[in-house]
Amino acid sequence: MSVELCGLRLAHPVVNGSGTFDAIAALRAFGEPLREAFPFSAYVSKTITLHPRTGNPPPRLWEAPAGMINSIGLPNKGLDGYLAEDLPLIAGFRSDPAAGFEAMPVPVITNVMGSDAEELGRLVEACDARSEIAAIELNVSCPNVATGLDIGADPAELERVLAALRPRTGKPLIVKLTPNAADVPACALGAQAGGADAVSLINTLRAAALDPGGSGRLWLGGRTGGLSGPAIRAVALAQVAAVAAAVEVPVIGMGGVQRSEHARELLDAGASLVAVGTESFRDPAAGTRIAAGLVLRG
Ligand code: RRO
Repeated sequence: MSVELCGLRLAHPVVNGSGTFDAIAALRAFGEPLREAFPFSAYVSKTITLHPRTGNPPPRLWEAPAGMINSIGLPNKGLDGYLAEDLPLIAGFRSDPAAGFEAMPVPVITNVMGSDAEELGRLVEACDARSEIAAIELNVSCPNVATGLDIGADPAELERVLAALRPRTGKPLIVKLTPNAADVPACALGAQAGGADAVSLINTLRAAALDPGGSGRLWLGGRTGGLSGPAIRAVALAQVAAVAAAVEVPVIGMGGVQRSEHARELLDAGASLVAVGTESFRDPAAGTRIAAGLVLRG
């Protein structure tokens, strides 16, 4: 049941959500066999920024009813560190052949975030120059420091930013939409009008937790965070269905997928691929399990 997305051939329709599967840590934990039995058909990197970042102060996680709130704050080595140290390690995986589908190379999709079109342009051009990177995902859940507008929550801003980036790469550009917007399908249409090849959704829903000690203060070091897990599955289904009905480009759907039935719902709602996120923290082999369930159940 191989599938195709923006010219990439994939063994099955299950990928990871950015930032939810650390392939380098998984290699350390599970060893070299992971290279030939990767649980996802494409590997989406965590978000990379132009310069290194240490991330938010702790606490960074909160267990919510049926979900998790994270406030990680983008810790990463920066573009140069990622390209020099991480990319060689995450390139060259092959998908798990044990689950009823053909083993195939696992393309790398690099997720990047920048605070204006210029910074994003440098990230996109650097990714364009690397043959190990098959596609680029833009995390637009942040304000444009130049305009003050939240890039991902404003359709016109998304169209402007995408139009500026489009000429800078021939690789597929996927826009990871934020669910924290008034009109998510309008944002998807803005991305499409600017030249996006695909959209992915949903990122986490803005959320907060109070100090369990009763001080009344916000608990997470970054103040607010993002809610993920089964708590957001129904929201994801609604937004994926609305976006898939609005756009012509393919949609990568995610949000609370724990079992193949949940993946099937998103595919039925119009997604071309499904991403697994929070569930991978509980079961690192969730991608293979969910893909295998899709093969068995259809
Ligand atoms: O790093 C984070 O805290 C983070 C990011 Br960039 C994101 O896009 N979504 C999320 O839930 N956390």
